[in-house]
Amino acid sequence: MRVLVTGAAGFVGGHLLQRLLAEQRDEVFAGVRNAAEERLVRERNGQLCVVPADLTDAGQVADMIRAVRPEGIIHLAAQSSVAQSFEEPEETMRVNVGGTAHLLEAVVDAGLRPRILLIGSADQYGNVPKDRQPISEQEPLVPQSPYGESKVLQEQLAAKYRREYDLDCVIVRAGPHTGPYQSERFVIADWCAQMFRMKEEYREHTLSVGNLRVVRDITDVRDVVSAYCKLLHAGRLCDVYNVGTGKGICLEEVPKLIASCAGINDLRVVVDPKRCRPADIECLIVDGSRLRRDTGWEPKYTFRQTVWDMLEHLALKRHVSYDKIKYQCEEDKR
Ligand code: A2R
Repeated sequence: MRVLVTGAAGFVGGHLLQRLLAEQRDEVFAGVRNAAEERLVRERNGQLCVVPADLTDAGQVADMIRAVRPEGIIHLAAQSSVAQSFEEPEETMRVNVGGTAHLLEAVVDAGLRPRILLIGSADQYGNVPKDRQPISEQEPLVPQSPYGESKVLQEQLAAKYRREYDLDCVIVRAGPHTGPYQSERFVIADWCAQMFRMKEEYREHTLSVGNLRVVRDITDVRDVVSAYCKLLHAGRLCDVYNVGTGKGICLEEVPKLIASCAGINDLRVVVDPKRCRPADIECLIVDGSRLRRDTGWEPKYTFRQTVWDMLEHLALKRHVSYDKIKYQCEEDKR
């Protein structure tokens, strides 16, 4: 299958390209925003076909679709941060809604009918009462952020194109995910990086955090991209799929867990109001049973393993020895 991945230079995009290339099943095309990202993706992946297009430019998107003529699209490109969406609501809509509209329109104009995975988010559900968690796909969508709203609008576009042009759009609502290479704008990556620096630079063991009183279903990004690959290739599908483990962890428990992996036993946790969001979803546990049933997907990584791999990645990135931390991890495992 000729597969186009938009947002290929991003966090999930990097993992997804790696997986698609390793599977050697598809001809992979990496959609990136500009020439700088094109260089980055080429450096990481060798002789991959990379196509630059800014999603907010309809002409560039049409050129990309005409050049690639994809049979499958995994549409990741987005303004992906909830926090940033409060600061830049218009830009979030321009990219996440306008960009998706340009993509779907370009597919129709080119006379194509690829399987299109439109990647949305469990943030679209908003604050769901605890007795209706894990959240199923039938739950009404009541987003609490401009980011969540933009992803709801993306779905409405998909419904229109399915209805009017019979496009094979599959909506994905992914729960929170993390893993190596994630930007420190996101909470688990931020905490891992803070703790890594405490160890590396012999700093005071004080972790600065936002709201800890929230529960999240956190999936490893490598399990998430495995779900996307399965959804891309599965036969006939429903129109919406959650991706999540079905298990929640309270963020209050996470600093201790990361500290134990990093070999820190006297961690002090300090809440910084600047790190708290204007509106936070209390509990987000995602029911992924439809995905399991239709594709056989199973998550493979435990949260502890994910954290270990994130710390290891930070060490590799900074070219320092990971032995000290690793030793502590081994001790911890025993
Ligand atoms: O903002 P940049 O330069 O890092 O590029 C991001 C790209 N992107 C765009 N590409 C083309 N035209 C645009 N106007 C445009 N705006 C943003 O999308 C970046 O390379 C990619 C998104 O990657 P991340 O921010 O790392 O997000 P992540 O975690 O990979 O999320 C993938 C998808 C998104 O749809 C999220 O909303 C969803 O999964 O959770």
